[in-house]
Amino acid sequence: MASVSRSKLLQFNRCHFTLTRDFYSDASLFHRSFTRLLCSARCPKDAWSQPPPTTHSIPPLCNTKLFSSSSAMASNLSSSSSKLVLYSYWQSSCSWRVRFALNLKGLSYEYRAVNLSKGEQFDPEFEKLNPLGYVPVLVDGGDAVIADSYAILLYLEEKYPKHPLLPLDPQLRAINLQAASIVSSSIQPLHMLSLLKHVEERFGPNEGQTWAKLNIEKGFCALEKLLIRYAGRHATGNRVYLADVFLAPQIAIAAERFHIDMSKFPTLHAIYNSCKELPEFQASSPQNQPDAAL
Ligand SMILES: N[C@@H](CCC(=O)N[C@@H](CS)C(=O)NCC(=O)O)C(=O)O
Repeated sequence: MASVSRSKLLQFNRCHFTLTRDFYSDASLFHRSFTRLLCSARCPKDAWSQPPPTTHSIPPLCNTKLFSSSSAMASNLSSSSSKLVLYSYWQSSCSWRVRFALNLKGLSYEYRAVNLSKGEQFDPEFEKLNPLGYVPVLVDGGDAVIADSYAILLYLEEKYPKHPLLPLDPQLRAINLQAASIVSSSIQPLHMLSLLKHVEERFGPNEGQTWAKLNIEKGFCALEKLLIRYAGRHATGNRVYLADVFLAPQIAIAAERFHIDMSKFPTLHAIYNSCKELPEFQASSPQNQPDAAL
């Protein structure tokens, strides 16, 4: 199992506060650095003298900027040609999907934190990127602005086909799209924080959690029945695809934030456990983001 300590991953993500992208413009230098970091997590003494492991593709360079003011954002946007910029919040499951996929595809990106707890999603400059005021938003090359995780992932799949997120087989492709849709249309929107706040204000303090659990479990029942036929190590076999990218962050949030008992959903639980072993998933996890509240 490629388990990496939290402090190592955090160290990796945070170090880009001070290191410029140009420093790592040699991709092989970056890959060597990250794999040594992984290696040092497992075998600290001789990590720097050993060749890096090759079993997993390597999570990408993630430059970091915190979104703090409109003017900073405007100038950042104008200087962001020819690179991927992700507007994200550490605890957002929708952002997590995109971080996971970017890592699986080995794409470098700059991380711009939008602090949802401080209401930065309502900043007029951010609303120019997404009038709905939601993260994630991906900016590619300074002019392509995509403001929805599903659309972002399909865009990445078409523009950066390396390490595909959709299998070639039409049926498995459709199952991946279906599972992704269940998460993004029939689960996540029903437990988003703004909705739960509204439910609690109208119906009482515990009603938000009850409502969220009901809808998550309904969605998980459907996903369990759907994927039991297709799952291997991952949702539709032994490779990570789009269904896993949507499922794993959703399961993490369901278990940790809403205390869903995952033993009721053994297929989903096993899929999640497989994802947890991947360095690309570990690097995309909330606690390893530069804006994580520690
Ligand atoms: N369909 C959108 C949903 C995005 C979404 O709900 N984002 C949440 C975080 S996971 C958000 O930004 N919430 C801010 C708010 O509720 O004010 C997507 O998949 O990107």
